[in-house]
Amino acid sequence: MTADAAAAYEQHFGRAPELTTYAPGRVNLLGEHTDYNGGYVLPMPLKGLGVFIAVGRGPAPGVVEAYSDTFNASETRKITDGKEGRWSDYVLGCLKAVAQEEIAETGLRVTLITTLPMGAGLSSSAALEVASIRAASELFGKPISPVEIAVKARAVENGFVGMPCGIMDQFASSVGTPGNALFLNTRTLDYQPAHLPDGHSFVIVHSGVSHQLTEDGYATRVAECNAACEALGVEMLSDLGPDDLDRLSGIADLLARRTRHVITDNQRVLDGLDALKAGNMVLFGQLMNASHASQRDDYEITVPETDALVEAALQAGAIGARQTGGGFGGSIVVLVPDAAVETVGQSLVDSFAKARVLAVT
Ligand code: GAF
Repeated sequence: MTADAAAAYEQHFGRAPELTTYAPGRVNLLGEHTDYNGGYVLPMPLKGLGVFIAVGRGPAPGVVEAYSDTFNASETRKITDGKEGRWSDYVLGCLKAVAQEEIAETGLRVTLITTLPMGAGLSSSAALEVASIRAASELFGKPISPVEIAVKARAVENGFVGMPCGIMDQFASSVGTPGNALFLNTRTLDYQPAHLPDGHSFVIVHSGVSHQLTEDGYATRVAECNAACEALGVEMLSDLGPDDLDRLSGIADLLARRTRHVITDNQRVLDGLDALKAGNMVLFGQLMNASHASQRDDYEITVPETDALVEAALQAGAIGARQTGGGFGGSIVVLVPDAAVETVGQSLVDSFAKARVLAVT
Protein backbone atom coordinates (compact mmCIF):
# COMPACT_ATOMS: atom_id res chain seq x y z
CA MET A 1 0.00 0.00 0.00
CA THR A 2 2.94 2.32 0.67
CA ALA A 3 3.91 1.74 -2.92
CA ASP A 4 0.49 2.95 -4.01
CA ALA A 5 1.03 6.38 -2.41
CA ALA A 6 4.38 6.54 -4.17
CA ALA A 7 2.80 5.42 -7.45
CA ALA A 8 0.03 8.01 -7.13
CA TYR A 9 2.68 10.67 -6.52
CA GLU A 10 4.67 9.56 -9.52
CA GLN A 11 1.62 9.43 -11.72
CA HIS A 12 0.41 12.86 -10.63
CA PHE A 13 3.72 14.73 -10.42
CA GLY A 14 5.76 12.81 -13.00
CA ARG A 15 8.61 11.96 -10.61
CA ALA A 16 9.24 9.69 -7.63
CA PRO A 17 8.55 11.02 -4.11
CA GLU A 18 11.39 11.45 -1.62
CA LEU A 19 9.59 9.51 1.11
CA THR A 20 6.26 8.07 2.21
CA THR A 21 4.64 7.89 5.64
CA TYR A 22 1.59 6.21 7.13
CA ALA A 23 -0.68 6.75 10.15
CA PRO A 24 -3.62 4.55 11.22
CA GLY A 25 -7.20 5.46 12.10
CA ARG A 26 -8.67 4.23 15.37
CA VAL A 27 -11.76 2.74 16.86
CA ASN A 28 -12.63 3.85 20.39
CA LEU A 29 -13.72 1.04 22.72
CA LEU A 30 -14.82 3.11 25.74
CA GLY A 31 -14.74 6.75 26.89
CA GLU A 32 -16.46 9.09 24.45
CA HIS A 33 -16.20 12.89 24.61
CA THR A 34 -14.18 12.46 27.79
CA ASP A 35 -10.88 13.58 26.22
CA TYR A 36 -11.55 17.34 26.01
CA ASN A 37 -12.77 17.07 29.61
CA GLY A 38 -9.38 15.74 30.78
CA GLY A 39 -10.77 12.21 31.23
CA TYR A 40 -9.88 8.65 30.28
CA VAL A 41 -10.18 6.91 26.89
CA LEU A 42 -9.57 3.42 25.51
CA PRO A 43 -8.96 3.64 21.75
CA MET A 44 -7.39 1.02 19.48
CA PRO A 45 -5.47 2.00 16.33
CA LEU A 46 -6.72 -0.01 13.37
CA LYS A 47 -4.76 -2.50 11.33
CA GLY A 48 -4.75 -1.68 7.62
CA LEU A 49 -7.05 1.35 7.78
CA GLY A 50 -5.20 4.62 7.64
CA VAL A 51 -3.67 7.42 5.58
CA PHE A 52 -0.57 7.15 3.37
CA ILE A 53 1.34 10.24 2.32
CA ALA A 54 4.10 10.66 -0.23
CA VAL A 55 6.15 13.87 -0.32
CA GLY A 56 8.93 15.53 -2.27
CA ARG A 57 10.39 19.02 -2.57
CA GLY A 58 9.10 21.38 -5.27
CA PRO A 59 7.45 22.86 -7.33
CA ALA A 60 8.56 26.34 -6.19
CA PRO A 61 9.57 28.15 -2.97
CA GLY A 62 6.62 28.47 -0.57
CA VAL A 63 4.21 26.50 -2.78
CA VAL A 64 2.41 23.39 -1.51
CA GLU A 65 0.79 21.23 -4.20
CA ALA A 66 -1.41 18.61 -2.59
CA TYR A 67 -3.11 15.81 -4.51
CA SER A 68 -5.62 13.44 -2.95
CA ASP A 69 -6.28 10.19 -4.72
CA THR A 70 -9.33 9.73 -2.48
CA PHE A 71 -10.94 13.05 -3.39
CA ASN A 72 -9.46 12.86 -6.90
CA ALA A 73 -8.58 16.51 -6.49
CA SER A 74 -5.51 18.67 -6.22
CA GLU A 75 -5.19 21.94 -4.32
CA THR A 76 -2.35 24.42 -4.61
CA ARG A 77 -1.62 26.53 -1.55
CA LYS A 78 1.08 28.80 -0.19
CA ILE A 79 2.80 27.78 3.03
CA THR A 80 1.85 31.20 4.44
CA ASP A 81 -1.88 30.69 3.71
CA GLY A 82 -4.46 30.64 6.50
CA LYS A 83 -7.37 28.23 6.77
CA GLU A 84 -9.65 28.12 3.72
CA GLY A 85 -12.13 25.42 4.72
CA ARG A 86 -10.67 22.81 2.34
CA TRP A 87 -9.26 19.32 2.90
CA SER A 88 -5.76 20.62 2.29
CA ASP A 89 -6.09 22.73 5.48
CA TYR A 90 -5.29 19.62 7.53
CA VAL A 91 -2.08 19.01 5.57
CA LEU A 92 -1.09 22.66 5.35
CA GLY A 93 -1.62 23.30 9.08
CA CYS A 94 0.64 20.36 9.93
CA LEU A 95 3.34 21.37 7.45
CA LYS A 96 3.33 24.90 8.87
CA ALA A 97 3.64 23.54 12.40
CA VAL A 98 6.77 21.54 11.55
CA ALA A 99 8.62 23.03 8.60
CA GLN A 100 7.24 26.42 7.55
CA GLU A 101 10.70 27.93 7.00
CA GLU A 102 12.03 24.95 5.07
CA ILE A 103 8.97 24.79 2.81
CA ALA A 104 9.21 28.55 2.23
CA GLU A 105 12.55 27.73 0.59
CA THR A 106 11.84 24.42 -1.14
CA GLY A 107 8.08 24.10 -1.65
CA LEU A 108 6.42 20.70 -1.21
CA ARG A 109 4.47 18.25 -3.32
CA VAL A 110 2.18 15.93 -1.38
CA THR A 111 0.03 12.98 -2.40
CA LEU A 112 -2.32 11.24 -0.01
CA ILE A 113 -4.19 7.99 -0.22
CA THR A 114 -6.58 6.78 2.43
CA THR A 115 -7.90 3.30 3.17
CA LEU A 116 -10.01 4.83 5.93
CA PRO A 117 -13.51 5.92 5.00
CA MET A 118 -14.13 9.60 5.73
CA GLY A 119 -16.99 10.40 8.11
CA ALA A 120 -17.04 6.89 9.60
CA GLY A 121 -16.00 8.09 13.06
CA LEU A 122 -12.63 6.34 12.77
CA SER A 123 -10.50 9.50 12.93
CA SER A 124 -9.47 10.03 9.35
CA SER A 125 -8.54 13.64 10.17
CA ALA A 126 -6.14 12.64 12.93
CA ALA A 127 -4.51 10.01 10.71
CA LEU A 128 -4.04 12.63 7.99
CA GLU A 129 -2.49 15.04 10.50
CA VAL A 130 -0.15 12.47 12.03
CA ALA A 131 0.99 11.21 8.61
CA SER A 132 1.58 14.82 7.44
CA ILE A 133 3.62 15.72 10.52
CA ARG A 134 5.68 12.52 10.20
CA ALA A 135 6.35 13.33 6.54
CA ALA A 136 7.51 16.90 7.22
CA SER A 137 9.60 15.86 10.22
CA GLU A 138 11.33 13.03 8.34
CA LEU A 139 11.88 14.94 5.10
CA PHE A 140 13.40 17.98 6.77
CA GLY A 141 15.32 16.02 9.42
CA LYS A 142 13.46 17.43 12.42
CA PRO A 143 12.81 14.48 14.77
CA ILE A 144 9.64 14.72 16.88
CA SER A 145 8.60 12.12 19.48
CA PRO A 146 5.30 10.26 18.97
CA VAL A 147 3.71 12.04 21.96
CA GLU A 148 4.87 15.42 20.66
CA ILE A 149 3.45 14.58 17.22
CA ALA A 150 0.07 13.93 18.86
CA VAL A 151 0.23 17.20 20.78
CA LYS A 152 1.15 19.15 17.63
CA ALA A 153 -1.53 17.46 15.53
CA ARG A 154 -4.22 18.28 18.07
CA ALA A 155 -2.98 21.90 18.23
CA VAL A 156 -3.30 22.14 14.43
CA GLU A 157 -6.84 20.79 14.53
CA ASN A 158 -7.84 23.15 17.37
CA GLY A 159 -5.96 26.25 16.26
CA PHE A 160 -5.77 26.02 12.45
CA VAL A 161 -8.66 23.83 11.29
CA GLY A 162 -10.86 25.17 14.10
CA MET A 163 -12.27 21.92 15.47
CA PRO A 164 -12.17 21.89 19.31
CA CYS A 165 -11.32 18.18 19.64
CA GLY A 166 -9.46 16.45 22.45
CA ILE A 167 -6.23 14.52 21.97
CA MET A 168 -7.53 10.92 21.84
CA ASP A 169 -7.43 10.40 18.06
CA GLN A 170 -4.04 11.95 17.40
CA PHE A 171 -2.57 10.10 20.39
CA ALA A 172 -3.97 6.73 19.33
CA SER A 173 -2.74 7.25 15.77
CA SER A 174 0.76 8.44 16.70
CA VAL A 175 1.58 6.53 19.89
CA GLY A 176 -0.54 3.36 19.72
CA THR A 177 0.14 0.05 18.00
CA PRO A 178 -2.42 -1.12 15.42
CA GLY A 179 -4.53 -3.96 16.82
CA ASN A 180 -3.72 -3.12 20.47
CA ALA A 181 -5.90 -1.02 22.76
CA LEU A 182 -4.33 1.93 24.56
CA PHE A 183 -5.49 3.34 27.87
CA LEU A 184 -4.86 7.09 28.05
CA ASN A 185 -5.31 9.68 30.78
CA THR A 186 -5.86 12.70 28.54
CA ARG A 187 -5.03 15.14 31.32
CA THR A 188 -1.60 13.81 32.25
CA LEU A 189 -0.91 11.98 28.95
CA ASP A 190 0.03 8.89 31.00
CA TYR A 191 -0.76 5.82 28.95
CA GLN A 192 -0.44 2.06 28.94
CA PRO A 193 -1.21 -0.69 26.42
CA ALA A 194 -4.31 -2.74 27.23
CA HIS A 195 -4.14 -6.36 26.18
CA LEU A 196 -7.28 -7.85 24.62
CA PRO A 197 -7.96 -11.43 25.74
CA ASP A 198 -7.96 -14.12 23.03
CA GLY A 199 -11.23 -15.55 21.72
CA HIS A 200 -13.04 -12.25 21.14
CA SER A 201 -13.16 -9.75 18.30
CA PHE A 202 -14.36 -6.22 17.73
CA VAL A 203 -16.39 -5.77 14.56
CA ILE A 204 -16.67 -2.22 13.23
CA VAL A 205 -19.83 -1.50 11.26
CA HIS A 206 -20.43 1.80 9.44
CA SER A 207 -24.04 2.94 9.75
CA GLY A 208 -23.89 4.69 6.37
CA VAL A 209 -24.69 7.99 8.09
CA SER A 210 -21.64 10.21 7.67
CA HIS A 211 -20.78 12.32 10.65
CA GLN A 212 -19.29 15.76 10.17
CA LEU A 213 -17.60 16.97 13.32
CA THR A 214 -16.92 20.51 12.19
CA GLU A 215 -20.65 21.03 12.12
CA ASP A 216 -22.21 22.44 15.28
CA GLY A 217 -22.93 19.33 17.37
CA TYR A 218 -19.41 18.65 18.61
CA ALA A 219 -18.58 22.27 19.43
CA THR A 220 -21.93 22.61 21.19
CA ARG A 221 -21.06 19.67 23.47
CA VAL A 222 -17.67 21.25 24.26
CA ALA A 223 -19.43 24.52 25.16
CA GLU A 224 -21.97 22.68 27.31
CA CYS A 225 -19.17 20.96 29.24
CA ASN A 226 -17.49 24.31 29.80
CA ALA A 227 -20.80 25.73 31.08
CA ALA A 228 -21.17 22.72 33.39
CA CYS A 229 -17.66 23.33 34.78
CA GLU A 230 -18.63 26.89 35.55
CA ALA A 231 -21.91 25.86 37.18
CA LEU A 232 -20.14 23.25 39.31
CA GLY A 233 -17.07 25.33 40.14
CA VAL A 234 -14.49 22.92 38.68
CA GLU A 235 -11.70 23.43 36.18
CA MET A 236 -12.51 20.30 34.15
CA LEU A 237 -15.28 17.71 34.39
CA SER A 238 -12.62 15.08 35.10
CA ASP A 239 -12.24 16.75 38.51
CA LEU A 240 -15.53 14.99 39.31
CA GLY A 241 -16.10 11.30 40.10
CA PRO A 242 -19.06 9.04 40.85
CA ASP A 243 -19.31 10.53 44.38
CA ASP A 244 -20.20 13.88 42.82
CA LEU A 245 -23.24 12.61 40.91
CA ASP A 246 -25.62 13.85 43.61
CA ARG A 247 -24.31 17.40 43.10
CA LEU A 248 -25.86 17.40 39.63
CA SER A 249 -29.38 18.02 40.93
CA GLY A 250 -28.23 21.57 41.64
CA ILE A 251 -27.56 22.53 38.02
CA ALA A 252 -29.68 22.82 34.86
CA ASP A 253 -30.96 19.43 33.63
CA LEU A 254 -29.17 19.55 30.28
CA LEU A 255 -25.80 20.35 31.86
CA ALA A 256 -26.42 17.69 34.53
CA ARG A 257 -26.99 15.03 31.84
CA ARG A 258 -23.89 16.04 29.89
CA THR A 259 -21.83 15.90 33.11
CA ARG A 260 -23.32 12.56 34.12
CA HIS A 261 -22.24 11.09 30.79
CA VAL A 262 -18.66 12.31 31.26
CA ILE A 263 -18.43 11.09 34.89
CA THR A 264 -19.92 7.68 34.15
CA ASP A 265 -18.04 7.11 30.87
CA ASN A 266 -14.77 7.99 32.63
CA GLN A 267 -15.57 5.38 35.25
CA ARG A 268 -16.48 2.87 32.53
CA VAL A 269 -13.01 3.25 31.02
CA LEU A 270 -11.41 2.43 34.38
CA ASP A 271 -13.77 -0.50 34.93
CA GLY A 272 -13.23 -1.66 31.34
CA LEU A 273 -9.45 -1.66 31.80
CA ASP A 274 -9.89 -3.83 34.92
CA ALA A 275 -12.27 -6.12 33.01
CA LEU A 276 -9.70 -6.58 30.23
CA LYS A 277 -6.98 -7.36 32.75
CA ALA A 278 -9.27 -9.95 34.38
CA GLY A 279 -10.29 -11.35 30.98
CA ASN A 280 -13.93 -10.57 31.85
CA MET A 281 -15.37 -9.77 28.41
CA VAL A 282 -18.97 -10.13 29.57
CA LEU A 283 -18.41 -7.21 31.92
CA PHE A 284 -16.60 -5.31 29.15
CA GLY A 285 -19.63 -5.82 26.90
CA GLN A 286 -22.00 -4.55 29.59
CA LEU A 287 -19.87 -1.43 29.94
CA MET A 288 -20.05 -0.88 26.17
CA ASN A 289 -23.85 -1.19 26.28
CA ALA A 290 -24.10 1.26 29.18
CA SER A 291 -21.80 3.64 27.33
CA HIS A 292 -24.07 3.56 24.29
CA ALA A 293 -27.15 4.28 26.43
CA SER A 294 -25.32 7.19 28.06
CA GLN A 295 -24.32 8.61 24.65
CA ARG A 296 -27.93 8.24 23.50
CA ASP A 297 -29.82 9.52 26.55
CA ASP A 298 -27.46 11.87 28.39
CA TYR A 299 -25.05 13.15 25.77
CA GLU A 300 -27.53 12.93 22.86
CA ILE A 301 -24.94 12.18 20.17
CA THR A 302 -26.36 8.99 18.66
CA VAL A 303 -28.70 8.81 15.65
CA PRO A 304 -31.61 6.41 15.03
CA GLU A 305 -29.45 4.34 12.65
CA THR A 306 -26.66 3.70 15.17
CA ASP A 307 -29.22 3.03 17.95
CA ALA A 308 -30.94 0.45 15.73
CA LEU A 309 -27.66 -1.18 14.71
CA VAL A 310 -26.58 -1.53 18.34
CA GLU A 311 -29.92 -3.15 19.23
CA ALA A 312 -29.73 -5.50 16.27
CA ALA A 313 -26.14 -6.48 17.10
CA LEU A 314 -27.18 -7.48 20.62
CA GLN A 315 -30.18 -9.42 19.24
CA ALA A 316 -27.84 -11.24 16.87
CA GLY A 317 -25.65 -12.47 19.72
CA ALA A 318 -23.10 -9.70 20.38
CA ILE A 319 -21.72 -9.38 23.91
CA GLY A 320 -21.69 -5.58 23.71
CA ALA A 321 -22.11 -2.79 21.19
CA ARG A 322 -21.86 0.98 21.08
CA GLN A 323 -21.50 3.92 18.76
CA THR A 324 -17.82 4.87 18.50
CA GLY A 325 -16.08 8.20 17.90
CA GLY A 326 -17.42 11.72 17.75
CA GLY A 327 -20.97 10.61 17.06
CA PHE A 328 -23.94 12.06 15.17
CA GLY A 329 -23.63 9.00 12.91
CA GLY A 330 -20.52 7.12 11.87
CA SER A 331 -19.78 3.59 13.07
CA ILE A 332 -20.62 1.20 15.85
CA VAL A 333 -18.15 -1.21 17.46
CA VAL A 334 -19.45 -4.64 18.37
CA LEU A 335 -17.82 -7.13 20.76
CA VAL A 336 -18.38 -10.75 19.72
CA PRO A 337 -16.89 -14.16 20.46
CA ASP A 338 -14.61 -15.07 17.53
CA ALA A 339 -17.00 -17.82 16.47
CA ALA A 340 -19.86 -15.30 16.00
CA VAL A 341 -18.01 -12.71 13.90
CA GLU A 342 -19.46 -13.88 10.57
CA THR A 343 -23.06 -14.37 11.73
CA VAL A 344 -23.34 -11.08 13.63
CA GLY A 345 -21.66 -9.05 10.86
CA GLN A 346 -23.72 -10.68 8.14
CA SER A 347 -26.99 -10.24 10.01
CA LEU A 348 -26.35 -6.49 10.37
CA VAL A 349 -25.45 -6.08 6.72
CA ASP A 350 -28.53 -8.10 5.70
CA SER A 351 -30.90 -6.10 7.90
CA PHE A 352 -29.63 -2.58 7.19
CA ALA A 353 -29.24 -1.55 3.57
CA LYS A 354 -26.58 1.06 4.32
CA ALA A 355 -24.56 -0.92 6.90
CA ARG A 356 -21.04 -2.03 5.96
CA VAL A 357 -18.54 -4.07 7.94
CA LEU A 358 -15.32 -2.03 7.80
CA ALA A 359 -13.01 -4.10 9.97
CA VAL A 360 -12.72 -7.03 12.33
CA THR A 361 -9.99 -6.76 14.90
C1 GAF B 1 -13.74 12.99 17.90
C2 GAF B 1 -12.68 13.90 18.50
F1 GAF B 1 -11.75 14.24 17.56
C3 GAF B 1 -11.98 13.25 19.70
O1 GAF B 1 -11.10 14.18 20.30
C4 GAF B 1 -13.01 12.76 20.72
O2 GAF B 1 -13.57 13.82 21.45
C5 GAF B 1 -14.10 11.93 20.03
O3 GAF B 1 -14.67 12.62 18.92
C6 GAF B 1 -15.22 11.58 20.97
O4 GAF B 1 -14.77 10.77 22.01
O5 GAF B 1 -13.18 11.84 17.35
